[in-house]
Amino acid sequence: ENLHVGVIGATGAVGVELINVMFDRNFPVGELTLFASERSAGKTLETKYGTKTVTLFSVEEARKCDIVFLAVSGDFAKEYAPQIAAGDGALVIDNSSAFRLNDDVPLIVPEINGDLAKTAKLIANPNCTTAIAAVALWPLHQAFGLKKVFVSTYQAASGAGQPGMNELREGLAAGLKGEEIKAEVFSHPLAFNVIPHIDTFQENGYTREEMKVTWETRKIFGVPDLAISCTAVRIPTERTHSESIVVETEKPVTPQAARDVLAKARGVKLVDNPEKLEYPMPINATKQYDVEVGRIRTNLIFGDHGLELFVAGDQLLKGAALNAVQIAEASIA
Ligand code: 11C
Repeated sequence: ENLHVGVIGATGAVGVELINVMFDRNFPVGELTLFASERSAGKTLETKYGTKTVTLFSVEEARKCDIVFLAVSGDFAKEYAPQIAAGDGALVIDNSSAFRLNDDVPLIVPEINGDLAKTAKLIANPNCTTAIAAVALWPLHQAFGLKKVFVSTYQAASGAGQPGMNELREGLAAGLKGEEIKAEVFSHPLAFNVIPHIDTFQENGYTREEMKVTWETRKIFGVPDLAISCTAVRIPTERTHSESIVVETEKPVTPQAARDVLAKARGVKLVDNPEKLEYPMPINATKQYDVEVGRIRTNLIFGDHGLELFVAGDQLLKGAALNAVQIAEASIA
């Protein structure tokens, strides 16, 4: 099957990876159309599929595709995704948060609920932090039942796209020279700092990024009252989000039982040999499809009903582009 695939936002950090991942996974692309606004239309882009000329976006042209990936803002998605998908339009896989909590739009992590991709016309791709945690938590939930989950994140600059990565690099260079570190993308200088603030503050004191982990994990797992909370922190790494996770389980669990489950889980790479200094780290998980999971130990507070673990997953891959392409694969499987 040779599909006509459209990518909207092809020059962004996620868009670039989407094209790479499709190529690397041999997704059946017959024709690839890269859409952009007037500002970029007509420009050429070097891709693994060769040099491509960017097409001016229109709903009419996008509807001619079989599958359209949206890697742009939620506002754009809100306006155009339904129009592109309507009737006999394209299957739309949206990377933004615009539709994630809509009851009639599936929110998919293929390792968990990929079957939902077979019938939908508009599918939401989760927040990166959510997707990375979900891949590690789902097999534990199935085996031991999750009673409570506490997540603390260590999120890379890549979560804010290429501009975020640029600001970190420029900030590091400025800091080393003793110059002022600028903060335009982030709310404070990120270089030589950590910032416990991602996205906007909510009335309950949590940020939207933190609440996304709660709202989205509940929906993906199909457990509307799952007890899960998060503290989301931006750290000065370039790419790949890490998360420290504490769980209380319904059934008794040992670290070895958890390792056995995770070793067999799809999308997970068990990296848990502290004696050899092997544990999940962004430097190793970057550009890898699998989410690294390790530092598995019995939690001191919950005892034989609790675990601590550490995960690292490439925010641009499992957290975005890879998950989106896996959704497309599940839709045609
Ligand atoms: C970050 N997780 O690291 C965010 C970026 O809901 O798609 C992705 C925001 C989203 O800044």
